[in-house]
Amino acid sequence: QNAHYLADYRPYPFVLTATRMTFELHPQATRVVTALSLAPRDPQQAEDLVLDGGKGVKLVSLTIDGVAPDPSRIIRREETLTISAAALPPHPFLLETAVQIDPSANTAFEGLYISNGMFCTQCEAEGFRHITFYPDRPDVMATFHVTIDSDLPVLLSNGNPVGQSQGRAEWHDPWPKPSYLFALVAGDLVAVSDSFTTRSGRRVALNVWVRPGDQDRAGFAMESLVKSMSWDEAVYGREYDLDVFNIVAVDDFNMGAMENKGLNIFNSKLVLASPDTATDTDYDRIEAVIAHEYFHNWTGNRITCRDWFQLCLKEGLTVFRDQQFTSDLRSAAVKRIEDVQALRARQFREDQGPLAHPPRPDRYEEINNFYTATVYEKGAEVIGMLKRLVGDDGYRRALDLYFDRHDGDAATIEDWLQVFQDATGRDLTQFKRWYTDAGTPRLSLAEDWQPGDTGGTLTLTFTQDNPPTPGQTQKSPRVIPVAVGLIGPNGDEIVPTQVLEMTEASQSFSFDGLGARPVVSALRGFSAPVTLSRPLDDATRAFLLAHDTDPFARWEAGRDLALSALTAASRGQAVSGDYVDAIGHLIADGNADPAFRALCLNLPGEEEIATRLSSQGIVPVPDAIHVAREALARRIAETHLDLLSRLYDDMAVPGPYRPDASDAARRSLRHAVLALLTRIDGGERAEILFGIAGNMTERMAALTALLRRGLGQAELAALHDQFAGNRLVMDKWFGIQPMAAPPAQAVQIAHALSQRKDFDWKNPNRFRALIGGLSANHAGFHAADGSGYDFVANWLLRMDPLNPQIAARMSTAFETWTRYDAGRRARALTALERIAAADGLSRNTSEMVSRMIA
Ligand code: DPP
Ligand code: ZN
Repeated sequence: QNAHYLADYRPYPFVLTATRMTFELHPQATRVVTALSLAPRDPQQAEDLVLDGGKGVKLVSLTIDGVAPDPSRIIRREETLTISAAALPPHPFLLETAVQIDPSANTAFEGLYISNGMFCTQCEAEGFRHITFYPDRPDVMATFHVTIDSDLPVLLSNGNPVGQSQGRAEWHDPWPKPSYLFALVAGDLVAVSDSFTTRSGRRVALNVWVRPGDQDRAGFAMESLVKSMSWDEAVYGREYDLDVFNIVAVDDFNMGAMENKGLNIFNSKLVLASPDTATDTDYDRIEAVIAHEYFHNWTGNRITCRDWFQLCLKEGLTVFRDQQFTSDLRSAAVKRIEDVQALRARQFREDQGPLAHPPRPDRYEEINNFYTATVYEKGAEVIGMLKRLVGDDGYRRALDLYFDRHDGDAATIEDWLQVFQDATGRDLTQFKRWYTDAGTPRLSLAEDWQPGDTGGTLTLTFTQDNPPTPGQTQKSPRVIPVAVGLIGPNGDEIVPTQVLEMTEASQSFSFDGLGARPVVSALRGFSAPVTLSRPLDDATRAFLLAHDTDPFARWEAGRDLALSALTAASRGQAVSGDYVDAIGHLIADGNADPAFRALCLNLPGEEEIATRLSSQGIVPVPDAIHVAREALARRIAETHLDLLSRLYDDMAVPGPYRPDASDAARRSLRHAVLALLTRIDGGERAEILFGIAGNMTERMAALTALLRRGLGQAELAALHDQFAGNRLVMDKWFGIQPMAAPPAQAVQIAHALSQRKDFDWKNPNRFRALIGGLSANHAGFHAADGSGYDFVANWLLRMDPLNPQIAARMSTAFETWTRYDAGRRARALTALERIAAADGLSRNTSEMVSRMIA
């Protein structure tokens, strides 16, 4: 009864052209006056006017062309306000409402709320309906004129400033936009400012707004913004289209950041960075997310989504664009490997369990539950495949056509695919299944080698299997681009990368005229988001790790070697020395990129091992996985002690901290080595590093290594003493302890932390740090006695009434529960059922839990 279906779409029966709003800001009683210029879509067809409006929106007055209608014509329901057709003229009219809302009571951080005395908004997906009565849907687009009355010093909204006086600011946004892109900020803020001149000569004022005192941590965000603006002009030909671009950092924020037109609002952790408070990973993420939100100005704002089922239209494309940006600025190989790692850790995991859904779902109860790895990251992978299939030129032509044809539109996935068809002539009917079908295809590869007088022939037979997912039992084959190359026995590449296009359930491709049987390098660059299984022995994997020219495939060979060792060990089987030997060669290879070596040296995480086992039909045992991984790390450290010790010393980065790719690469390798050595050196190196560290990257690496060994208490205390007043550092402090704890202590540590006065759990970052930290400790969260499940369930129940989005998001800790043994399953199910049975459970959490226990 709560469900929304893609098939039910119909256009809004009224056309809205302009929205004018006045906000009289007050913490408990903000008055919002809204004037909507509306017209019936079809004047012959009288329809009721249905506006969205949440419970907290109190109607004060309503007029149509200045006249109050008969009150019986206005019907207030829980989430809507309806004006009956009989009260509406058959021609354009002005609807004016005045409402009152209470931002101080808004703990859900949706709509207008207060964070640290600052008013701010979050309207995607459906927050605007908590501000005023409105057709709160993405296909209703209007220009906005906003007046803010408040004594606060800085008053911001979308578009260009058109009037500023004491206690009042006026903003006009000339680009028609849906309500989810509305934003307002009012507070005591200071700006770090710069400017950018676009290709066509528009001078744009740039500001990053932060709280007084935080200015010295906003510079990197600003640099990232300038780079993003140039990159989008150079690579996509997209220019910025207003006179100002504002970014605001907010401490209480449900998501990472939000692309509101001309006024991006960011979680402060994705803006503020200084060497002593932020890690290399934080810097990377800030650069990528600033870019992501900026890129939305075209892919999301100028061209938006017709309805929320099309969310991946803007998110998949914008993630793809921010990935390209990072590859261009940093190392493309490293970026690709990191993206695949993240995809597997989050999206493959989602696909394996009860929450699997297609990039374009066709049913939802609560759209906030679909801001997922499938919509974002798999949505980006699908675009990567399209680009591979049509080529770089085809992609560029298709994107140019997309921007030309759909600027100003609220578009669909069908529109998106149509521009590719029209620009390249390629039929994408079958390809579209990537958008509509859920699940990770399983691809298997069999090889047949026939020697011959004029050269041998190698035949590769690929077979795809599309496993059933909730609501989708039968699936047809997909188009799968498989990039392959062939490597001769001496290690030279004899056939460079080519893309084999698979369209059938099973398909063979032959290479002839080959001198000797080559080794196949398959799925180069991770050319499709599938799992590939092939009978490959460890010696051949080690060969690929040494010789493959494709960096992803090379890394993957090492990964497979490690996983084969780890899955065997976790099942009590003997482990060959191939991986340990191969890793030795890699450590010694001073020519290889340090970041790449670090990626190879970091063992697969316990969660990843569990996912691999489960995909092989084996029930993962969390404690056994933990023990196996620890043992392998120790063995590597013991076997290569001298080599590793030297590398640790060699990779020290002299001079002041710089967050650039090359310094960060050296640190990442050094810290991967440190993690191994700390297993056998009693923590000596890590303690020294923590003590002399000149930046947070080194400190966190040292601390993590120590905590994993059950050490690090003095270091924790020191960090706390120094940074008790810094929220973002304290979030790390809360998160790292349950995450890196030895599994047997993880729940107890999380529990003790949750009792502290400074566990400010209503702050989403703090809550995510602790609850997410425990969930990321695989063997800790999945403790056999169910204590991890109970702890997390208790906190979800506590958070749900205040902030349903966060509770629902964090409930994904349970999304893999069905893959474990009967004892764990029973305990997880008990916890989930307890959540499901709670009185007044939000629609958000209720949908998540019911999908998980279905
Ligand atoms: N649309 C945001 C983003 O992904 C999320 N609210 O950028
Ligand atoms: Zn986005």
